[in-house]
Amino acid sequence: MFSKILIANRGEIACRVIQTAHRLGIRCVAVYSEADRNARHVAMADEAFLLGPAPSSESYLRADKILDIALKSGAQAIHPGYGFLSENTEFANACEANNIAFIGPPASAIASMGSKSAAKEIMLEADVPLVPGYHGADQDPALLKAEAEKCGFPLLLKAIAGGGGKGMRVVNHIGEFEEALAAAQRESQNAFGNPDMLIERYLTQPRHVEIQVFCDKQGNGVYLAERDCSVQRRHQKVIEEAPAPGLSTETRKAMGETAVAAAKAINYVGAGTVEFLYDVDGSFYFMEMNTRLQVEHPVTEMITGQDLVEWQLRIADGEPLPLQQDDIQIRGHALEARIYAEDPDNDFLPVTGTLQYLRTPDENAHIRVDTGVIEGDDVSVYYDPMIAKLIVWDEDREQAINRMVHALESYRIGGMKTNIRFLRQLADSKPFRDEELDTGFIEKHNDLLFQTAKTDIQSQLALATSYVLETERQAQPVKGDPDSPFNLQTSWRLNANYSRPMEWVVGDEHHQVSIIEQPNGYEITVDNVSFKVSAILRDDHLRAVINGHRLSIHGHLAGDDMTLFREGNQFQCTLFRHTFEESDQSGGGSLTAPMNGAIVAVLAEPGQNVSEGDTLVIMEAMKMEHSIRAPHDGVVSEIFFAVGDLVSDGAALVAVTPSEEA
Ligand code: MV4
Repeated sequence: MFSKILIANRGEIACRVIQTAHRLGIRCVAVYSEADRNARHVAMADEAFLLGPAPSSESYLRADKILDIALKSGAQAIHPGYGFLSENTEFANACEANNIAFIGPPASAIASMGSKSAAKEIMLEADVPLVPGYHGADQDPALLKAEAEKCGFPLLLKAIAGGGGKGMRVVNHIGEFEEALAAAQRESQNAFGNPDMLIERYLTQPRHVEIQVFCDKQGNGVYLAERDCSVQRRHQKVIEEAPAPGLSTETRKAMGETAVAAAKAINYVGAGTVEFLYDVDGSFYFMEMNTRLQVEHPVTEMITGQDLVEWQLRIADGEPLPLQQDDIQIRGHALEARIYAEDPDNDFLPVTGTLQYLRTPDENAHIRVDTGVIEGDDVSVYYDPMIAKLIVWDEDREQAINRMVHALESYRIGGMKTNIRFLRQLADSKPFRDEELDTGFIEKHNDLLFQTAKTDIQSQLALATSYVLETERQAQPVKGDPDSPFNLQTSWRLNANYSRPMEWVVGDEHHQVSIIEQPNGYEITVDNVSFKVSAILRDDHLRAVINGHRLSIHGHLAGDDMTLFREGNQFQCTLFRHTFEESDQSGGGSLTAPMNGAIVAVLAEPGQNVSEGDTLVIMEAMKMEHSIRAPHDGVVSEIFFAVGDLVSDGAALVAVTPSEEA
């Protein structure tokens, strides 16, 4: 076995790989960017080397530097994780050329799956079922149109170079074909530099079911059951599970054997995933193959009891597969939820910030948390905003869901918005519990998933107030800092005769609070609604009785910002101070970034006349493109960024002077 490996990645997957390597007695070399000096993966490794500035192109994508570091440090192998260089054929080749094992498939296998049409041709040869359609090289529009009519409607145009849903168009009838083709070709040309399309019959309610395969260098292959990843949002997986609900043993076997045949057809080695569309009638079709260890591999580990990173390391070192097909058993049910720094109430736009407060559920045989961050870390614009993966296991799906719901309720993050509450609602929803899975799940059940818990703002604020009062009571005055919230009692005397005023802001609404001290507690009045509250605070845990209702909540107070956590719900409020100045955000016709992302195209230049609705800038965020359009007719007065620049949520991108002012 290797004695030292380099991990060419960051975040949770780097930590995950290091953990297994250490268990096997392998030393680990980490690499890191300037933004990751204090990252968890660096701390876990035995040694670590700086790559360069934060942007991936100057750090985790620097194949040359990473190879140099591997050679210099004496690493015998490189684990690429997922993303970054994991499916880069040149990097895989360069590793082998330098006598360093690439812990992944041969470059030729990666390349075989790079083009969808070439992949389909290989799969056809290997008798892997394909969605009926056209995947030929001849892209003559008239021929494509004829093929479309042959295929029937609805059909799907897919970019040959595509992935993640980009360059895809549904065509419902022939009248829509030409325009859809042109649009899909344009998007694909822009995104991948290749406009070629394939045509497939469109399945309207498919599930995404994928098979985990492993092949060794001796030419053997096995499958480790399947994962159902149907619950996605804009081609981002949200919750994954194994096994796939309702999949029969026979289908599992047929799909598994097909997946192994697919892998063998490209002389695969190592961990791979063959994705299928699984149709309502039980048929399945090859979609694509991922030539890496995937984010959601832990659910497979939980139901098979195997460590897939250990398998990867053994196979890369030339050992045969650890188990034969008949020795691979599945037990129970596992679910994974991806916890993201994003705002579900604002179209899931990624958010950035500092993880000021971070509490994770206790890990045990049922609960696993894979994460690369600790409290105090930043979630920056530079990398994927995934904070953690929460993985649960139990004997059956219902119990696993219950574990997930409870674990999400005890996962508390303060300092930024997250999707935790959304995940909890999803996991606990009736259609999810009822296994009504297909790739349209989230869209279909949108209203259900976004039902905002009717929070009684007044009682929440009464609890927030008692949290502040108990914090003050415990805190020593902070000498020399008149602004410290812990010094409030020096300015506001509390006793039965004094009504102390306080003001909270929730969203844009202000709420007036008065507090009167009483024996064993307070009377707290919020917007003229009065509550009798008594409370005990220990660390961040408030046990309170409010109008006779005893409850248990957690809180986090950062400066004037208060977050209350209660049964998976987060409530946010801010102590209002009258010195606060409201800034005018509206003026000027400036167009701002709707989220953190990168500029992919600038379509206007200063001085140019533009009309309302013209696309001025295209940004990419969360692997999707977003057009920034002129809000009115006018003249472009300034463009603040260039192609390739990273921009933060709210950054001004373009200024347009309205026509009447120009
Ligand atoms: C499809 C399809 C329906 N019919 N192909 C989306 C991304 C790409 N990898 C393939 N995708 C799809 N291909 C045919 N012929 C529906 C999807 C699809 C999808 C697939 C898996 C998971 C989520 C999805 C969400 C929307 C569409």
